[in-house]
Amino acid sequence: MRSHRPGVGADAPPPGAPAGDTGDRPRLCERTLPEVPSNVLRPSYDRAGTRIGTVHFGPGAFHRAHQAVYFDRLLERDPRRAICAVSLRTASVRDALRPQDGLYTLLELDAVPTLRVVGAIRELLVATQDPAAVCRRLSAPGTSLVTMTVTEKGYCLDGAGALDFDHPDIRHDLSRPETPRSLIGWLVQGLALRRERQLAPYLTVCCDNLSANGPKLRGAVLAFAARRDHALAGWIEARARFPRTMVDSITPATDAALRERVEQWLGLRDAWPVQRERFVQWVVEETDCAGQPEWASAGVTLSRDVGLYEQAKLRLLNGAHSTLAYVGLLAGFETVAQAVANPALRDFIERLMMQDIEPTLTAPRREELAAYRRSILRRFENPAICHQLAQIAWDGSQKLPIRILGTMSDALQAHRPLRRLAVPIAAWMQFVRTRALAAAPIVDPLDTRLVDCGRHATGDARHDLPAFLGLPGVFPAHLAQSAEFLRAVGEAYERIAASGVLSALTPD
Ligand code: CS2
Repeated sequence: MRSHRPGVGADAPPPGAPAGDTGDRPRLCERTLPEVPSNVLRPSYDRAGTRIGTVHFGPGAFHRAHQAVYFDRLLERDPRRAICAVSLRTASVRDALRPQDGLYTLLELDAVPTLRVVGAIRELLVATQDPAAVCRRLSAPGTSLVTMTVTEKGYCLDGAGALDFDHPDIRHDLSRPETPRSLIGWLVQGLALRRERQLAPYLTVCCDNLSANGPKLRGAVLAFAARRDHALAGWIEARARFPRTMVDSITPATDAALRERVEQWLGLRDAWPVQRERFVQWVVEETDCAGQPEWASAGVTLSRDVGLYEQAKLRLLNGAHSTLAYVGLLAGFETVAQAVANPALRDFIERLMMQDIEPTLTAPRREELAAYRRSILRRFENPAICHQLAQIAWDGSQKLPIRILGTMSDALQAHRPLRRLAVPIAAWMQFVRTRALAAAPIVDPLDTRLVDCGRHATGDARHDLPAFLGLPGVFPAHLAQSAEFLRAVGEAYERIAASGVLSALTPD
């Protein structure tokens, strides 16, 4: 059975977070902002004079380390760009940041790190606790943008990328559309209110690692709206825009070490700082929607063909990340930098990217892909970043179809070998098996099903694979029924079981 938990990870409290105001140092907030040392960057605009123009769903670490920083820059020129941050269920972000007037710190990890106080979030809400306030924001004349980072599972899509009407949250929202639980329910509710009030729809910007993220979101919103009211669906179809985007920045989860480091540097206590690598990228599809920010002035790339960026990023960076996560964890590594420092694993990842993934990508010039691959590998090797493989291993059932299985479908169709691409899939299955046998938690919306697969697994592919392949929405039928796919995954799976994961990386 699916356990439909809200975005685990996105809103989970940081390990070692303070229970309340217990520390000696004063808390970061508007009043203490002047005490921040001069070597810390801070908002250069007048926060009190800003107005909310964006509602963001899912203000987890990624949003706060990525989009909110772009908005901090926008606010230097345009006071209408402040953010109202809405958590769908959990109150942890609101509870940490409200006493800080929405302020928090971002540590940029590099040989010479930088620390900045980000001021773009001016309001924090929890949708389940304050649905009326969320409705007010969504239907306010000043709101022109709704953005979101709710992770892959937050969209309630089925294996084919369409809205899953059997999802309990979607069922709930269709029966009670005015107090939704799901992101899709909220987006439609907000659009319905705007239509009623004769306001233009907001631009709806998905900032998650989904392939074709804009079109999928649009499809889900229209499908839901059509069940509510055909006229509403027609209005959304004609007037609302859902651009594709590509978002990128490696954002290790907040831990006690970060909190300590930030507190020492800042001289103030921040209940929930965030960290990321210095590299940051955001590509947004050009659309004809009024009220958009001046994206380019904040460093956002506007493009007519975001699909190229998106597929290259999802398949090369995220595909390699997930491979490192499952292979690396099985091999006993803890972080990305450790895993990629292993010569056999590094060589495998490079070949996987170069020989198996790149041929499936469209790029104006091959050299661009090669340069992109090299830059990704350098980012993975960055010793200043301690990125836990376990963080990447979360939600494998949602990530692997986007990151690896699409590449495998293309390779199969082009009659290219699947041997290397099968390794991350087999390693994920073995990872699930190892966790289940050790009774260790598996963070995934299909957790119960996965524990079941793992517990009954024997290491024999013919016995074990059918259970994994039967998981809902993970393996498309054309792959699950392909003899070549089954052979490649089965061989890698048995090799890992028989002689360890590193032996599966090299041919006999
Ligand atoms: C990672 C991503 O956790 C994961 O699954 O692969 O969060 C990755 O760090 C980002 O997409 C980089 O932009």
